Amino acid sequence: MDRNDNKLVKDLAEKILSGDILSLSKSITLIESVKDEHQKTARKLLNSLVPHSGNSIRIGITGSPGVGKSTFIDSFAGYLAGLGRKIAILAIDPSSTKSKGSILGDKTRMQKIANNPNVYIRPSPSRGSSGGIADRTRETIILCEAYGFDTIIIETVGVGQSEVLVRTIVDFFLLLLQPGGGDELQGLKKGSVEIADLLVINKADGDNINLAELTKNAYSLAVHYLQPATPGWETKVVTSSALNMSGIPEIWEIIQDFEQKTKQTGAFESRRQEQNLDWFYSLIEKNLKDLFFGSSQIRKKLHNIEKKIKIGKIIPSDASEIILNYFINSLNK
Ligand SMILES: Nc1nc2c(ncn2[C@@H]2O[C@H](COP(=O)(O)OP(=O)(O)OP(=O)(O)O)[C@@H](O)[C@H]2O)c(=O)[nH]1
Ligand SMILES: [Mg+2]
Repeated sequence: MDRNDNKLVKDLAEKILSGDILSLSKSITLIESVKDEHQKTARKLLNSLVPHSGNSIRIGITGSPGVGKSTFIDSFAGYLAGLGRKIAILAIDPSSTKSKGSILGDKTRMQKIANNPNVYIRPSPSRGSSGGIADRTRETIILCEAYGFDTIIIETVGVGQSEVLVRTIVDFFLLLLQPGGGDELQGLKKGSVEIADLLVINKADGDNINLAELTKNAYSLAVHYLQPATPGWETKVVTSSALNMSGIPEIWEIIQDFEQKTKQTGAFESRRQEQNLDWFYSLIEKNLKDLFFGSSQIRKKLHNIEKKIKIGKIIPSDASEIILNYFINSLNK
């Protein structure tokens, strides 16, 4: 069994390194699988491919629904492919359910890149798959880099915690905004503005050109007073039209400038190092939780103690101490 597994891992690794896209897809499916044996194989595969990873720029792209993410990614990735870059597009979509479909599923908005051999699109995995979404995406990035993609784009919807998660796995973070949405600054979007390296006011075309320019100026003023998301890099604000491609080459220039500058100062490398630690601690958390909640004895205990907590017979802090002690003792047996 084990020997077969080793052969499978060796085979997949070799094929990925030699540029076999089907083996890449198959391996990502292994990573997303909830089966223990698949997880074991996936981990071995990752181990053998890690030395071949890291050589890419990882770009996060976020924005509210309808702001133009799909259209923008289509234009942007299409432009990069034209320059000879190899692009993998992944998605983090914590809200995705079967009925809603997942982001990146809307291939209609991705006409430019849909059949481009230098662009790989991997939709967001379903909720039922293994592990945390961020960890799975990190692993998928490693496989994509080993395959030879030099540009990794992670798309996420601009709601909730997903943007913060994406920030912990990318080098560069781009926030798409609508013209005229300046009052968002006071509200919801402030958090996303603070973690972005570049704000792009999209849909700067037709009747919206002037408004987009005004919006750009308002945001430029605002970011001036914020702490930059990346040390030594002043957050930029530009306009674009994903529809007519204006601003797209300039955005790529900015990203290259960012890469060069942060590599010079060391900020690029130190962020990646921090991210590796983040990854490590998030796995510890996940594995501890799995171990704890996966134990049938613990679940039985929890069931009993819950009743007492509900009616105030025992306070939660005491209850948690009792059950954790029970857990620790059960490990020593
Ligand atoms: N005028 C104009 N319209 C745009 C531009 N980019 C996108 N749109 C339009 O805006 C609408 C939404 O675009 P999408 O690319 O689907 O936006 P999205 O952010 O992916 O939306 P969700 O996937 O629903 O979150 C579509 O009708 C697009 O044609 C642009 O640069 N200019
Ligand atoms: Mg979309």
